[in-house]
Amino acid sequence: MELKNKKWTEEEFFRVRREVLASWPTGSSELLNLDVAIKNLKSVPDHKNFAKKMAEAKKQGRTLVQPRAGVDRIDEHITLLKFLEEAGADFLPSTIDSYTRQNRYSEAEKGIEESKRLNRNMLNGFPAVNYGVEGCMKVLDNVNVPLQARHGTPDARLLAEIIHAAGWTSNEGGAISYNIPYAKNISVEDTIKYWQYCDRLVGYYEDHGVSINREPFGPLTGTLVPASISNAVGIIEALLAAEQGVKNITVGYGMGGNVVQDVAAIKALQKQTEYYLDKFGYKDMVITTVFHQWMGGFPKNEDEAMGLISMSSTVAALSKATKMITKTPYESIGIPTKEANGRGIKASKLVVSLLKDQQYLDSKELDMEIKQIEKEVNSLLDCVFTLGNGDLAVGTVKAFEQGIIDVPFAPSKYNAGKMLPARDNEGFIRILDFGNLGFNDEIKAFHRQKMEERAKYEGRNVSFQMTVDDVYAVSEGQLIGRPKRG
Ligand code: 8ZB
Repeated sequence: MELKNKKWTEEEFFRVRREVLASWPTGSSELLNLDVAIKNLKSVPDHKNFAKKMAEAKKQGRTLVQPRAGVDRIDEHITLLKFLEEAGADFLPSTIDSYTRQNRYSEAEKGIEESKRLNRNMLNGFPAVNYGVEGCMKVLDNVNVPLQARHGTPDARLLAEIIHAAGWTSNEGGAISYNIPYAKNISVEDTIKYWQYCDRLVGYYEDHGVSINREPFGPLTGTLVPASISNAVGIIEALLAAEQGVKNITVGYGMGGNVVQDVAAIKALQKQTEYYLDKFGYKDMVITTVFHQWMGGFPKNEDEAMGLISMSSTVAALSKATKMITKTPYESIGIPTKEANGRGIKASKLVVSLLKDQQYLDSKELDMEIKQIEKEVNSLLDCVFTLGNGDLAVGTVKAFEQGIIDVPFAPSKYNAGKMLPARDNEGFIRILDFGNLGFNDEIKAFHRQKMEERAKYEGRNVSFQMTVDDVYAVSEGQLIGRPKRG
């Protein structure tokens, strides 16, 4: 099928669907009959519908809280989710294991068997495809809040089929955000097609009166990602999803660390996503935002980690993001215990509760940063549309080929990897080396000036060493990686 940003016909969709469902035995469940699935999805009560709860939170101006969590034994997974619901989670996840993310279902099966035999979890998440629609339904039956699959899967077509048929009303991911930071050898062209399928499935459900939420993965590599790059990617994925019929989209952003820039990024993201969707004729969309607590390296000390979690929560609440993804005091160690996960939720909920009626002061600095991000996003998106001759899917592939959009620290060979970010003298994430990024001269001059200010203050030249120092700074208790003086 030729790559283009055009809603797939039902014929095209059903043809690929037969192959997708035939790729693993759980794909043959009768519950995957779309009429049956629609009936089941319609029986999910409103309070367990992700799209509806997000829309309601937006109306009320609240910031809701969601952890990450997933283990491979289904009964333990249910116990874990119930525990996190009890701790205050407004939404629940099921973080999917790495074998499933790579479509290696036989190995996931072996992992499940090993776990039973050894009586401990051998996988790093919940293998939803292996448990199939029936297993995923059992998980949803045991909780009282909406459920979402969170993963990092370039080809999530079968996973999407299974979770939605089971009544899970949200799926995270997108063509860029679940490829470039997660895979090395998968082309953007391929993942655009895979995610068009996932979005077309949601579009099919929407056409039949079922609301399902979709969420591009905002933080990308989670390390010094400039807001304009992640926002541009989120907007592209929102536009691609809307074309396939998705109506309810949560665009995301990973905390950068400078409070002004973080608040500005969420505000610009909300506004520009709505602007572009409207501009291209997608009406009746519900756009919400998600703020990810610090995604970079965490301090080892648990109390310091809790401090960082609390600061993240403060910024999320002040930005008025609709949702926040929480971290845990075990972040630097690995996958958290349910108790550690619950502590992250409790600390986060307290902070957003204390701030829920407060407004972040409008300031000249905030306003300037919002305008700066908007300018940069417009510059990037203009390049993408020009490259694709008006076709967003084609433009996106070319933009990655040419490094017009370039994600820092990404493993993908389909990402140029030439752009280098670093902080300016106040900790705003700026760009030190543009590579071939689609920025005009005015934008470049602004970044150069900001980097020069820092260089002068630190008495050193602008160089890659700044980037390196910044990558490690937060885990060592500083935002800006200042030079170490002997
Ligand atoms: C890109 C997301 C990375 C974050 C967390 C990591 C990290 C991964 C699980 C999990 C709880 C899991 N993460 N897998 N958290 N349960 N199975 O995702 O710790 O914070």
